[in-house]
Amino acid sequence: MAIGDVFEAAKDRDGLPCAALEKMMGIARLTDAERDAALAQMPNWTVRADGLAIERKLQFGGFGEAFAFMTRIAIEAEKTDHHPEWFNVYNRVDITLTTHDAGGLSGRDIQLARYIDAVAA
Ligand code: H2B
Repeated sequence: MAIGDVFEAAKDRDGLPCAALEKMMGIARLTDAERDAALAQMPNWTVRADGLAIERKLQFGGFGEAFAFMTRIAIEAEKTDHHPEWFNVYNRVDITLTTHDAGGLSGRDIQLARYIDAVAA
Protein backbone atom coordinates (compact mmCIF):
# COMPACT_ATOMS: atom_id res chain seq x y z
CA MET A 1 0.00 0.00 0.00
CA ALA A 2 1.39 3.42 -0.94
CA ILE A 3 1.76 6.01 1.80
CA GLY A 4 -0.88 8.19 0.12
CA ASP A 5 -3.38 5.34 0.53
CA VAL A 6 -2.65 5.21 4.26
CA PHE A 7 -3.53 8.92 4.54
CA GLU A 8 -6.69 8.36 2.50
CA ALA A 9 -7.71 5.48 4.79
CA ALA A 10 -7.16 7.67 7.87
CA LYS A 11 -9.79 10.18 6.78
CA ASP A 12 -13.11 10.18 8.57
CA ARG A 13 -16.46 9.62 6.87
CA ASP A 14 -16.62 13.28 5.82
CA GLY A 15 -13.28 12.97 4.04
CA LEU A 16 -11.51 15.08 6.68
CA PRO A 17 -8.30 13.98 8.43
CA CYS A 18 -8.93 11.93 11.59
CA ALA A 19 -7.50 12.96 14.97
CA ALA A 20 -4.78 10.29 14.95
CA LEU A 21 -3.50 11.47 11.58
CA GLU A 22 -3.43 15.10 12.77
CA LYS A 23 -1.49 14.07 15.87
CA MET A 24 1.20 12.44 13.75
CA MET A 25 1.39 14.98 10.96
CA GLY A 26 0.33 18.27 12.54
CA ILE A 27 -2.86 19.90 11.33
CA ALA A 28 -3.05 19.56 7.55
CA ARG A 29 -4.18 22.41 5.33
CA LEU A 30 -7.07 21.41 3.09
CA THR A 31 -6.26 21.19 -0.59
CA ASP A 32 -8.30 23.50 -2.84
CA ALA A 33 -10.30 20.44 -3.99
CA GLU A 34 -11.04 19.35 -0.38
CA ARG A 35 -12.07 22.91 0.51
CA ASP A 36 -14.33 23.26 -2.52
CA ALA A 37 -15.96 19.85 -1.93
CA ALA A 38 -16.72 20.73 1.69
CA LEU A 39 -18.02 24.22 0.84
CA ALA A 40 -20.32 22.88 -1.86
CA GLN A 41 -22.41 21.53 1.06
CA MET A 42 -22.22 24.81 3.02
CA PRO A 43 -23.86 27.59 1.00
CA ASN A 44 -23.77 30.13 3.87
CA TRP A 45 -19.96 30.28 3.87
CA THR A 46 -17.66 32.10 1.47
CA VAL A 47 -13.93 31.75 0.97
CA ARG A 48 -11.96 34.86 1.94
CA ALA A 49 -10.15 36.57 -0.97
CA ASP A 50 -6.77 35.14 0.10
CA GLY A 51 -8.19 31.59 0.22
CA LEU A 52 -6.98 31.05 3.80
CA ALA A 53 -10.28 31.42 5.67
CA ILE A 54 -14.04 31.06 5.37
CA GLU A 55 -16.57 33.65 6.46
CA ARG A 56 -20.23 33.81 7.43
CA LYS A 57 -22.31 36.77 8.61
CA LEU A 58 -25.28 36.15 10.92
CA GLN A 59 -28.07 38.32 12.29
CA PHE A 60 -30.25 37.67 15.33
CA GLY A 61 -33.32 39.20 16.95
CA GLY A 62 -31.22 41.26 19.34
CA PHE A 63 -28.06 41.28 21.42
CA GLY A 64 -29.31 38.60 23.83
CA GLU A 65 -29.92 36.12 21.03
CA ALA A 66 -26.60 36.93 19.37
CA PHE A 67 -24.71 36.49 22.63
CA ALA A 68 -26.54 33.26 23.47
CA PHE A 69 -25.47 31.93 20.08
CA MET A 70 -21.88 33.04 20.70
CA THR A 71 -21.93 31.32 24.09
CA ARG A 72 -22.89 28.00 22.50
CA ILE A 73 -20.13 28.36 19.93
CA ALA A 74 -17.63 29.37 22.61
CA ILE A 75 -18.37 26.20 24.62
CA GLU A 76 -17.86 24.04 21.52
CA ALA A 77 -14.67 25.97 20.66
CA GLU A 78 -13.23 25.24 24.09
CA LYS A 79 -14.21 21.57 23.88
CA THR A 80 -12.55 21.12 20.51
CA ASP A 81 -9.70 23.61 21.11
CA HIS A 82 -10.60 25.40 17.90
CA HIS A 83 -11.72 29.01 18.12
CA PRO A 84 -13.49 31.42 15.79
CA GLU A 85 -12.41 34.95 14.93
CA TRP A 86 -15.56 37.01 15.21
CA PHE A 87 -16.99 40.49 15.39
CA ASN A 88 -20.22 41.36 17.19
CA VAL A 89 -22.26 44.53 17.17
CA TYR A 90 -25.71 44.28 18.80
CA ASN A 91 -27.53 41.60 16.76
CA ARG A 92 -24.78 40.94 14.20
CA VAL A 93 -22.06 38.30 14.39
CA ASP A 94 -19.47 38.15 11.60
CA ILE A 95 -17.39 34.98 11.78
CA THR A 96 -14.07 34.09 10.20
CA LEU A 97 -12.70 30.56 10.50
CA THR A 98 -9.08 29.69 9.85
CA THR A 99 -6.54 27.41 11.49
CA HIS A 100 -3.58 29.38 12.82
CA ASP A 101 -1.59 26.22 13.50
CA ALA A 102 -1.94 25.23 9.82
CA GLY A 103 -1.57 28.69 8.26
CA GLY A 104 -4.90 28.35 6.46
CA LEU A 105 -8.01 26.22 6.26
CA SER A 106 -8.15 22.77 7.86
CA GLY A 107 -10.79 20.17 8.57
CA ARG A 108 -11.29 21.80 11.97
CA ASP A 109 -12.69 24.91 10.30
CA ILE A 110 -15.15 22.79 8.34
CA GLN A 111 -16.23 20.94 11.48
CA LEU A 112 -16.75 24.19 13.42
CA ALA A 113 -18.60 25.75 10.45
CA ARG A 114 -20.96 22.77 10.39
CA TYR A 115 -21.55 23.14 14.12
CA ILE A 116 -22.27 26.87 13.67
CA ASP A 117 -24.71 26.10 10.85
CA ALA A 118 -26.52 23.57 13.05
CA VAL A 119 -26.83 26.04 15.96
CA ALA A 120 -27.96 28.85 13.66
CA ALA A 121 -30.52 26.70 11.82
N1 H2B B 1 -8.07 28.01 16.98
C1 H2B B 1 -7.86 28.22 15.68
N2 H2B B 1 -8.83 28.76 14.95
N3 H2B B 1 -6.72 27.85 15.10
C2 H2B B 1 -5.73 27.29 15.78
O1 H2B B 1 -4.68 26.98 15.21
C3 H2B B 1 -5.92 27.07 17.18
C4 H2B B 1 -7.13 27.48 17.76
N4 H2B B 1 -5.00 26.51 17.91
N5 H2B B 1 -7.32 27.35 19.09
C5 H2B B 1 -5.19 26.14 19.26
C6 H2B B 1 -6.25 26.96 19.96
C7 H2B B 1 -3.81 26.21 19.93
O2 H2B B 1 -3.34 27.56 19.97
C8 H2B B 1 -3.78 25.60 21.30
C9 H2B B 1 -2.43 25.78 21.95
O3 H2B B 1 -4.08 24.25 21.15
